[in-house]
Amino acid sequence: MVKHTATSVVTIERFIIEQERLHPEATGELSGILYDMALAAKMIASKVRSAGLADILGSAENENVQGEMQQRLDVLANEMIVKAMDHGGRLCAMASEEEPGIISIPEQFRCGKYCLLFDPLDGSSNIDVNVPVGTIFSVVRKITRGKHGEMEDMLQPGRRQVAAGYVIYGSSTMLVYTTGQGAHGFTLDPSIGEFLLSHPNIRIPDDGRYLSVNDSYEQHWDDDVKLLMRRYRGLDGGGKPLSGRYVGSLVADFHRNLLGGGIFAYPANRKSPKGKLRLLYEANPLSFIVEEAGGGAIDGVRDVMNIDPTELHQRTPLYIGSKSAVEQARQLLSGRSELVGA
Ligand code: AHM
Ligand code: MG
Repeated sequence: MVKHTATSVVTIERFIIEQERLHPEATGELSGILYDMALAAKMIASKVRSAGLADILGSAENENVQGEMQQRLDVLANEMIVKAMDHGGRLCAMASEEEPGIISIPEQFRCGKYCLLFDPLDGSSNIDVNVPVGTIFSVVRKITRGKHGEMEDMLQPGRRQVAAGYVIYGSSTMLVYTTGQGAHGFTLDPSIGEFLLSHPNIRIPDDGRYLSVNDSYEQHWDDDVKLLMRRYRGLDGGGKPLSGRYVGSLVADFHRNLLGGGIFAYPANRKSPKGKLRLLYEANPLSFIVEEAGGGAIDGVRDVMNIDPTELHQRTPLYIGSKSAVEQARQLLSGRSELVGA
């Protein structure tokens, strides 16, 4: 890989081209998808930034497929991604957390060999209180033979992802992505409208600092999960205590822990036996990134990316972060299948 330091000015376009050159067989289609995602991210960032100014705050009238109220920015972000991605000739279909079924490529456009799965605006319930939100995306190759992508193409295990990434709309806008050659972060310079390489080859620290979990669900956790959380806090035979941090916006919690080390957990609980987070739009892409950064991700027992999906909006429990913290979870939780969604 071409070596870049955080001080040389490298645009995301240049970086993607350099990565593509490492694969002589590459057709440029995947690179095209990444450019288009970067463009969609800039458009969404500009809307998120002006959210307090324009009349786009608040709930849309309809409910999404998860039965949650959609925020208007969710709807906008969803549309922006679909419109930025549908005409490039690189995708054969898309799926979004905000739409019930597969999003087809309109007839007038060419179909390509990749599928895009995305959560357009994760953590959107936080928009009204000015907390960071994010976009998460995953790319897999089409495996069926027809022109258009089908359900079978979407329901591939995370191990088959060819690219994944997220955008965090925080105090600055950052895009982090992987194509399986490390995880790399880019910060949007708003004065020139470009994502610049700011975090080459991210490595998650193994001596984790943070524990991110919504412990108001503790009453619904089973005993192993309760014990695990106590150990992370340095109690009941645990090691150095982790410090509690929970934004409630997955991208923000994940991003902080990716840079600072630690673990994000959304365990299964008696009220939500499969947890809350979506395998295809949230857990898989972030698992690809964290593994590329030297960390891990499990559902309590299995590597998230080994799960065979059976439905588009499938949920999964998630333990994701520094390797040692994830292995601690695996050790304590493996052997139980009741609350891991297995
Ligand atoms: P969303 O995709 O509808 O925004 O929901 C996902 C969000 C994540 O960003 C966050 O980690 C989680 O929901 C928080 O859930 P809870 O409020 O149950 O802790
Ligand atoms: Mg989400």
